[in-house]
Amino acid sequence: MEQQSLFGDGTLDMLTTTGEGDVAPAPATDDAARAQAAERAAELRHLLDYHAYRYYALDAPEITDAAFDKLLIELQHIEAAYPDLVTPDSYTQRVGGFVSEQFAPVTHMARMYSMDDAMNLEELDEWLQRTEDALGAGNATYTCELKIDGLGVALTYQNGAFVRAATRGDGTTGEDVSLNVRTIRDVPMHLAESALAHMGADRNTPIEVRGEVYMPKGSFVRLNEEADAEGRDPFANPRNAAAGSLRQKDPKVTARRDLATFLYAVADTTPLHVHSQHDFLAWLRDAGFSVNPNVARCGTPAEVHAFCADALAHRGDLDYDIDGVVVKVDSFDQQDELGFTARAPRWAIAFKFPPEEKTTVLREIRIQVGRTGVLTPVAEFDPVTVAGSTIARATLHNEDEVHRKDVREGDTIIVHKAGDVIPEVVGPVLDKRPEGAVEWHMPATCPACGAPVAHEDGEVAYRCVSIDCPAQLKERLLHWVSRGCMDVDGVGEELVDKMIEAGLLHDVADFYSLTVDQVAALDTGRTYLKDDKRRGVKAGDPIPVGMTIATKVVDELTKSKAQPLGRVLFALGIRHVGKSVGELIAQRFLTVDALVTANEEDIAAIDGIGPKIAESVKQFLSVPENLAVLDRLRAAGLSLEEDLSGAAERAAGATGVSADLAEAQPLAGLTFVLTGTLVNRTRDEAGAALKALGAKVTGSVSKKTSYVVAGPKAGSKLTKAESLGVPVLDEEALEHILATGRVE
Ligand code: 3BD
Repeated sequence: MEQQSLFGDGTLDMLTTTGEGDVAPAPATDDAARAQAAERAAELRHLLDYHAYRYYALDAPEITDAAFDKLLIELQHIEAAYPDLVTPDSYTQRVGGFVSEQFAPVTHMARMYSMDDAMNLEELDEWLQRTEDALGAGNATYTCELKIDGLGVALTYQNGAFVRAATRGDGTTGEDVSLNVRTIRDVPMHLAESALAHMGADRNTPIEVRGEVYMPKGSFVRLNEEADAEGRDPFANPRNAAAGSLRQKDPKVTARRDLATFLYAVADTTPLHVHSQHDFLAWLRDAGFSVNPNVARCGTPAEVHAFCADALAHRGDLDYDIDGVVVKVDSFDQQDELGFTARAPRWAIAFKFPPEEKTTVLREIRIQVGRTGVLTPVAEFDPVTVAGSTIARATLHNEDEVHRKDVREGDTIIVHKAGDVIPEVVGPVLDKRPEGAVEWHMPATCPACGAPVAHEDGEVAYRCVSIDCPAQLKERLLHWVSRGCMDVDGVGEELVDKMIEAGLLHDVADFYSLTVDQVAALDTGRTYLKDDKRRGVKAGDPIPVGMTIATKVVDELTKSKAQPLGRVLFALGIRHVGKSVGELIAQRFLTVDALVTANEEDIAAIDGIGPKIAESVKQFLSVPENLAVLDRLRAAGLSLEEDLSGAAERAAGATGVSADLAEAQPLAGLTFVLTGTLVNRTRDEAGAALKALGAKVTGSVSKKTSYVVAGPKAGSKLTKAESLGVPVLDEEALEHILATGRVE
C-alpha cells in the first residue's frame, strides 16, 4: 500500500505559515467574518498538526518554537471568539500537552470483543457446520482474513479527522496512544472525501475503526541488530517490538520504529452504510486505511479450508507475522441473526495455526545450576529463526523430561515456540540420529563445583547441596540485587562475575564491604583499542570499571540497606519464600530476631503460609552459616526489621496522601470502583492513593462495592452502580476522601 503523507493532497502549498497576527474578535453575528474565521481556524489546525508532527515525531522542525506559539495563540483567539468553531481534533484541545496526555485511559465506543479459537481443522469444521445449520445450508458467504499477530488498536475519527488512538486494553478501556499512532505513516489523519460522502447524512458521526498495529519482520530484525550493537536487550518477536514501540513515552522513538497497521473492524457499522464485511473492507480502503490485501470471499466451507491451507503455506513469505485466519460471516444481516456470546461474536472464528516448527542440531545438553542448587538441563542448539526471532537454547526442565522427549546430544531436533514465545524442544528426528548417540543422564557431581548431586525422594529435581558451589553463589548474589529483592541498580551478571573472580564476594553480606576503589579497579573484560599517552594506557590494556560507575554501585548498595525485612527474606533465597511470602512473614514477626526464635508452628500459623514453607524457613535459620550472614548484614547497617511507619510513608509518598493517614488506614473495609475520566490524577493513581489508605479497589461493580467514583464519560459501570443503588461520588468527593480519610 502506498504510504500516505500527512498532506498527500498538496494542500500544504496553499497554506501560509505567517498568519496576519492576531485576528480581532469579530462580532459573532457577522456571517462573512465568521466564515473567514472558520477557514483560518481550519488552516491553523492543519499547520499546527503538521508542525507538531515535524517537531515531535520527525524531530525535524521547519519553524521556530516562537512561530509555532504564534500560530497556536492565533487559533486560541479565534476559538475564544467563536466557541462553536472548536473541534475535538483541534490542537488547542490537547490539554496537558504531549507527555501527560499519553496513556490516559480511554473507554471504547463499544466493547472490543474477543474471538473464539479453532485450534485445528476439526474445530473449524464444527464452527462452519454450526453456522451453516443456523443460517441454512449454502446461505452463508464467508470473508476470510489473515490473522495479523500485532496489537489491537482503536482509532477514532470525527468529521473525517483523526481524534484519538487507543490500545485494546481489556476490551472496554484501553490507553491513549494517540501521539505515538500519529507517527505511524499509514494511519490517515483525514479520511478521503469519497468515503465520507458514502456516509451521507451520517458523515459527522464519530467512528471508531479497529485493527492491528504490527512491525514488519524486516524492521524487527534491523531493530534487534541495532539493539545488539548498542548492548540493549533485543525484542523476543515482532509483536513485542511493536508493543514496546507503541508504548514509548517519547513519540520520537516510536516514529523511528517503522510500525504499520491493518484495519478490519469498526465499533458501529450503522453510519457507514455498508452491509457486509467485504463492502466494509472496501470502504476502509477507500477511506485511506491500510487493509490487508489477502482476503477472500468464500461461498462454501471447502473454499474456507482452501484459504486456510494457502495462508499456512505462504505464512513465511509475508513480511509480517500471522498466527491464523479469521473467518467471518460476510453479511451484516446474518451477523445480527447469529449475535454474540458473552465474550465473542458467534459469526466469527479465529483458526489458529499450529506453532511454527524448525529443525536444528542439538550440540550439547548443558547443566545450569540455580541459586537453590537445582540442576536444570538446557538444550544448546544451532541458532534458528522461529516465528520471527532467533533462538539457540531451550530449557529441558529436568532429567525425566529429557528421557520423555528422548533427545540426545548430536540429534537433529524439532524446535518451536510455545505460545509463539518460549523456545521449546519438541523432539528428535530419529531418522537422523547419529550413530553412537547415547542416552543422556544427569551427572553425579555438580558441573560447577564437583560436589555430589542429591536427589530427594518424590522430587524430580536433582540439586547440588554444597554450600560453597560457585554457580549457586553467583545466582544467589544476582538474586539479592535483583528487582523486587534489594533493587540494586547497575549490578549485573558481568560485574558479579568479576567480583567473584577477584575474590571480593563469598556471600551476600560481602556486598556491603565493597569499597569504591575495589569496584573501580575491576576490569570490564574489554580492552583499549588505542594507545592513550595522556591516560597512560596502551592498546590491549584491560579497561577498568572506573570511579563513576563504582561510586554509583556503592551508593546503590548503601541505599539498599533500607529495604524492609520482607524484601530481605525474599532476597536471601530461602526455598519457597517469594516476595509476598517474605512480606507475610515480616508483617507477623517484624524483626529477624523474633523470627529466629519463633518455632515452626508459629510460622505455619500465618494465614497464607503452609507447613512446607514453615519448614523451609526454619531449616534455613538453623544453619549456623546462614545466621552468621544475617549477623554480618546487621553489622553492615541493614535494619532487618519491618519498618511499618516507613512502609506507610513509602506507600503514601508515591500517591500524595499523608503518611499519617496511610498509617491509620481509614478506608479499610471499603471497596471502590473507579470509572470515567479523572482530571487530577489517572485512575491508576487514584486507585493507588485509595489503596494506600486501606481501601480495596476493584474493576467491576457489584453489591459489595461501597462507592463508585465516576468522572465524565463513565459508561456501563456507572449505569450498573445506579441500578444496584451503589453510591456514586465525583472527583471532588474523591479528593476530599484522599485528603481527610473520611467519606461523608
Ligand atoms: C486480526 C479479537 C471481530 C471483529 C471481533 C470479529 C480478539 C484481537 O487480523 N475481528 C482480524 C484480526 C483480529 C478480527 C474481530 N479480525 N476480532 C480480529 C479480532 N482480521 N488479528 N480480534 N483480539 C482482535 C484480542 N486481542 C487481545 C486479547 C484478546 N482478544
